[in-house]
This record gives sequence, structure tokens and C-alpha cells, in this order.
Amino acid sequence: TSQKIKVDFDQSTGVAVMHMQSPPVNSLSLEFLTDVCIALEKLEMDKSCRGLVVTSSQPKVFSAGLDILDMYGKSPEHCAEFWKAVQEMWLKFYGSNMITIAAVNGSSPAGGCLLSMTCDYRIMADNPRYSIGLNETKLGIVAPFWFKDTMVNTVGHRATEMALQLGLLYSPAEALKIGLVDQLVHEDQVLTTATETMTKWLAIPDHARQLTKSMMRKPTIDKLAANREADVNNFVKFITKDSIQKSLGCIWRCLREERL
Ligand code: CO8
Repeated sequence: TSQKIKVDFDQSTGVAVMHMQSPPVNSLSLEFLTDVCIALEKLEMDKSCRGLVVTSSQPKVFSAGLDILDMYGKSPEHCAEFWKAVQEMWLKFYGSNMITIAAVNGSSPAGGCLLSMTCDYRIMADNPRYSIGLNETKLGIVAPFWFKDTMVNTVGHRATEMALQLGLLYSPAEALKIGLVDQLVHEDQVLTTATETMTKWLAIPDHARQLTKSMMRKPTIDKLAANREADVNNFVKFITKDSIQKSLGCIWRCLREERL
């Protein structure tokens, strides 16, 4: 596997832990998304692997979301390839047969929030410096329908409507209140709590749980699966617009200038 993903598989419990270690902030680049998908596919095919915990090895950040540089100043062809990889990640995680738990041990904006929402359960570090949410509108971009669907399925229609229009980033306490995360624990306890929670989920017979998960998620998954090409075309058309490229340029400069 790639160096940006470390997978620890415990044969005795059937649980794997996927550590994202793509410095500095686990941004979801084309390359990283591809690595993540390959790692997930391997685990999915291994019948002895029943559960997966996803976490970050980077301090303070779970994932910074989609890599700006895969969308800014790139050719339409590159943008299309990138978007296919984003779709692929979502389809694989949201449709996983495994029990998936996100150990959100840092900030998780935009695509990072999406990744955590594809999991069956979210545990977040109780540190008020961290935030989570789909903040796209604040960046002048629009979360696609399947980002929206995933959030509706997680926190309901009204909370999503507010969250998406305002591009809200929630503190851990606020995220817990609206159900965007399921549990808050001290920073040091995120991974151990994920393992403990996994034990509870493992007690449920796989076949019954998997059919139930599929029943809940299949309509949402089918909607994108049946429209992938149109969704790619939409994305490319949108992201290559001058005005959107300008916004992305602002975001990029802001991120950099913060350091000066
Ligand atoms: N992509 C690429 N590089 C990034 C990103 C990113 N998303 N985020 C941060 N970086 C880089 C920074 O430029 C910086 O680089 P360098 O060290 O070389 O200067 C480095 O990572 C560290 O960043 P910070 O100094 O900001 O680190 P902090 O620990 O202070 O903060 C955060 C970490 C909170 C994650 C912060 O970096 C942040 O808020 N990042 C931006 C997050 C964001 O807004 N992402 C949105 C991406 S868009 C998306 O995911 C969905 C888009 C849907 C598309 C819809 C179109 C149709």
C-alpha cells in the first residue's frame, strides 16, 4: 500500500484501522483518493475484515477536504479525472459492507466532512478548536446533490438546509447537537472509543446489518451511480468557469497568506 495510507488489520477482531497520513492536512488529491480507494477495495474483498475505523495521523486535522490544487488551474480533463475519483471514494465508502467508524480527531471541513458522513458512526475529539461541516457556499462553490443527500440522510432536511446555505462549520458540541457526529470524547480517547464502539456493532450478525444498511443507503447511491457521467460534466462545467476559478484562487491565497 501507499505511504499515505497505513492500514492496521487485527486478524483476531476482524477490524482494520485506516490511518490517513498525507501531510500536511490529508487533503483529498487525485493521488490520495486513488490510494484510499485501493486500500478500501482490498479490505472489502477480504472476507475476514468486518469493520473499519478511519482516522488521521496528522495533528489537528482529520481531512481538509478536496485538494484545491486539483481544481484550480487544471485542464477540464484533469478536473474530470479528479471528480471521478471523488465519486468513486464516496460510492465505495457509502456502500461499504463493512462497519465503518470515523474517528474524527481533528477538523473536517467540506470533503473531509463528507468522508466522515459516509461512515456508520462518527466519534469526534471534544476540542473546541476543531470544526466540521459542509462549508462550500462560504467558499463560493456549491456542494453537489450527493453531498447534500448524504447530509440529509445524516442530520435531516432542515438542519441540512441551514448548514448548506450558510456553509456552516460546527464546533464539536454543535455538531453533536444536530447529530452530525454521534459522540464526543477527549482527544486521546477517540481511537480507543472507536474500537469499543466497534465491538458493539460486531455483535450484530453481518448479513442482517448489511441488508439493513443497503436498504437505508441504496436509493441515494443509485442516484449517483446512474448519473455519474452527467455529474462529472456538471462539475467540469462549473469548476472551470472564470468566476469559480477566481474564487478558488482566493481560497488558495487565503490558505497560504495565513502563514505569513
Ligand atoms: N487543498 C490543498 N491544500 C490545502 C487544503 C486543501 N483543501 N487545505 C489546507 N491546505 C494546505 C495549506 O495551503 C497549507 O499549505 P502550506 O503549509 O504549504 O502553506 C497547509 O495545507 C496547512 O494548512 P493550514 O495552515 O491552514 O493548517 P491549519 O492546521 O491551520 O488548518 C484546516 C487546517 C482547518 C484544514 C485548514 O487548512 C482549512 O480550513 N483548509 C481548507 C479547507 C477547505 O475549505 N476545504 C474545502 C475544499 S472544497 C471541498 O472539499 C468540496 C468541494 C465540492 C466541489 C463542489 C464544486 C461543484
